Amino acid sequence: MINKSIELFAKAETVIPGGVNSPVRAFKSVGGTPIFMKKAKGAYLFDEDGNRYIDYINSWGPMILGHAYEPVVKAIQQKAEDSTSFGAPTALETDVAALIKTMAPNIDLIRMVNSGTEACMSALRLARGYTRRNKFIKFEGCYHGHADSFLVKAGSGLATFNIQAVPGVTEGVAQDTLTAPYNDLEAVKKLVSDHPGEIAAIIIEPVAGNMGCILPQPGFLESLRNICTEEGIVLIFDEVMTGFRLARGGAQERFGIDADLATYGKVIGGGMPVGAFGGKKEIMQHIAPLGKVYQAGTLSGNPLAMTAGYTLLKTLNDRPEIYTELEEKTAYLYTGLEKAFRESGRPFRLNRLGSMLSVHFSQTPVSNFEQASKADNASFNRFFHAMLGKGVYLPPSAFESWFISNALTYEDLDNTIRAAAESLKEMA
Ligand code: HOZ
Repeated sequence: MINKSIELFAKAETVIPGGVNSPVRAFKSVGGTPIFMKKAKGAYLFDEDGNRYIDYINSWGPMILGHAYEPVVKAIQQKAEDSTSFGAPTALETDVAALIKTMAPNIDLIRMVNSGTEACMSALRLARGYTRRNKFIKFEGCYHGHADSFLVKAGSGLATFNIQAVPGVTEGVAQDTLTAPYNDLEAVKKLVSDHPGEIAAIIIEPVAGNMGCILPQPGFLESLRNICTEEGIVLIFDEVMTGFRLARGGAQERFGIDADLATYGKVIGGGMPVGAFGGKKEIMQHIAPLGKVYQAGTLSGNPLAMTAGYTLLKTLNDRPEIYTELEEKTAYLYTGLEKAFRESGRPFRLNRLGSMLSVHFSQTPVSNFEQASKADNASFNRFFHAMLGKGVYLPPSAFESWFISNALTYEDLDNTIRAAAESLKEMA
């Protein structure tokens, strides 16, 4: 029964475009009514009708230790007593920056912003200002937030709703966005040789999470690093999803590859609206007020957001066993799901790295956006609803990654695997 959600959605549609504040939440591609949540604790979401769900979205990544993680909640409550915003520097911002510097490689300087979108658009502006070049390369199906330059062949909601060109993004802006298929090194080399001295940056999700979860093929990221070094191009790792999730130092640590700039969001804010971009001093020193590349924000470094982020990051930093536990739990889930899908006789591809995972209903491996688009997404939609009916909350799109939280117990994982096996049977 989701009567209250149905009622609340109808009401929301009268005052909010599509009834939601971020498009994928609308369930438009999977169909049905979005579930309105009331509260969450640990691995579980509770909706307005009182139903409980095992959560595999985890606020699209931030809740790596589960919802309402007590130390974070307490820290926010305490901090709020001292005012919710100053618009002036605080000691806490330095503590957060210093902590990140010890956790993530190649972060000499870091600037806090309010979202992953802001982080990526600022990093791109910085790369352009630093190199004095205009064009950049992104990969089809990667999503770097909704700044104009990135809304070209993008993943996430644009893939979900099949939006090829976004009205409002001018041709002038879009012409500086060059795209290549994910994992296609030859396409990157061709773009670089077709535009000598014109490319400011290559930006990539080192593990893509906005076309389902898609892994870089061995050597791909290394080759991008080499091309960037040879051509004076800034390599930007968009670590909004992977940062502090794939490892303490994110994808840079996990793959042992140095980015020039990295962007962060999600986990970095402990569930509060936070993003950040940082990297090598030589580049970062061009940001105002040190340099002329302008970037600013009234709520940047907000005390509540900083205290939430600091508390969560400090836990991750001090307890490295969390990453082992996450790895083991996700591997356990993967193995169970793999068996359930195999026994169902349906074509499938499960992609996983660390605590990111997704399923594509596909005969062939899925290592780029074209392959993800060719998967049987109608089957994904049926699977999604069957799982939802059994109390398992998956991303409402095949073009999103699942995020595993360490609050999940092995009993939750077993229940999820059982729900998947039953859902696949029902679909037969
Ligand atoms: N763009 C987010 C996932 N890749 C969705 C955010 C949301 O709807 O909350």
